[in-house]
Amino acid sequence: MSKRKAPSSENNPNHDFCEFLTGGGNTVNEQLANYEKNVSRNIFKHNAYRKAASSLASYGKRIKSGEEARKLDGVGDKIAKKIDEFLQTGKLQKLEKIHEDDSNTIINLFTRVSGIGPAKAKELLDAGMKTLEDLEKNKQKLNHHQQIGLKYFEDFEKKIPREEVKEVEEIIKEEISKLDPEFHVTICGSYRRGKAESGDIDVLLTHPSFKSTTKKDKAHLLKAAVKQLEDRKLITDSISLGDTKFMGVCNLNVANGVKKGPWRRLDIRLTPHDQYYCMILHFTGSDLFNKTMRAHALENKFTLNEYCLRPIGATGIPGEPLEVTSEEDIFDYINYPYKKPEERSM
Ligand code: 8GT
Ligand code: MN
Ligand code: MN
Repeated sequence: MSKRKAPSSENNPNHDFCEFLTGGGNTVNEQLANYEKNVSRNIFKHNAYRKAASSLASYGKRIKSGEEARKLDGVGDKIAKKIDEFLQTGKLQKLEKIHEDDSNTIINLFTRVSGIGPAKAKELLDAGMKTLEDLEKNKQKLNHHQQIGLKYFEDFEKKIPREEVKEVEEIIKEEISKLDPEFHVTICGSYRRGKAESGDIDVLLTHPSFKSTTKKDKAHLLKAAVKQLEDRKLITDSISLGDTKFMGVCNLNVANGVKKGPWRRLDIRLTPHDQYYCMILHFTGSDLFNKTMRAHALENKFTLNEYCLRPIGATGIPGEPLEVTSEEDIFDYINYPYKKPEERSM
């Protein structure tokens, strides 16, 4: 998975507000959401800024005052005030202060390395490191994931054109079906939502012989799939490999016999066949969409996760998983209007 992104600037008349809230699609920018996640470590506020930016981005009209913004979902008094301040002065005092303190900038920089979270970033800062070169010189302080993140720092921040994801998809489908034609492969994440560019490639695998009731020992399925793609020279590095989850790196050029960049983050999830629809829903995202849908499920007395959908009984205890035979089923059960993958990018 890639570092979280904000709504993009295309066709967004409120782009400048989204810019100070979430960076407006550009993770490099200093902005309030990042500050809350990485420095204050207040995920609640982080998500509140993201939600507000998402509402502003999809509003379709230029917001002319905080009062007008206040009417949108996820925009409260505090964010409305910031919009007024920005409209009146062209800047935000809170953001100016954040900029003045170098340690904020350094923490933000370090968290852009895949695998480095806010706590690790602070630890590295406290150990006297200020630049990526400092990290390079102190590699022994980084774990395997973080070292890979540093090695491919620039490539991992580049967006992947849809066409390239499609080519990777074709190779993966071809190789995996050679391995076992019963495997089913779906590229999820932003690609399935129809985005023109993705931050990484999210691959969902399922196999009819692997069910949630299957006793352990199904680890070989994912391991074999990863090995097949390594032998094909598509996967170049492994970050982590478990029974159902692989994180790693792939390179289409290397697969095509040209040893050059860009290197891309690749996530693979193997899901039990009977949990396929809850997993594809989860893995398609966006993560804000998932959060909203799960909250709606709870309001309707259901609990939803990547494995199953369960009704919550009068005692507050979730019952047995409901039978789900499509993504639509999940929306139906919780009485939530169906959204096609292309409509889930919030
Ligand atoms: P992208 O183009 O930036 O990659 O956008 P994306 O494809 O929407 O984001 P992603 O980070 O690749 O996540 C894709 C889906 O994976 C999300 O819907 C999210 O719910 C799910 N997901 C995981 N693992 C994790 C995790 O550890 N953290 C988060 N935030 N999401 C995860 O499968
Ligand atoms: Mn991902
Ligand atoms: Mn993704």
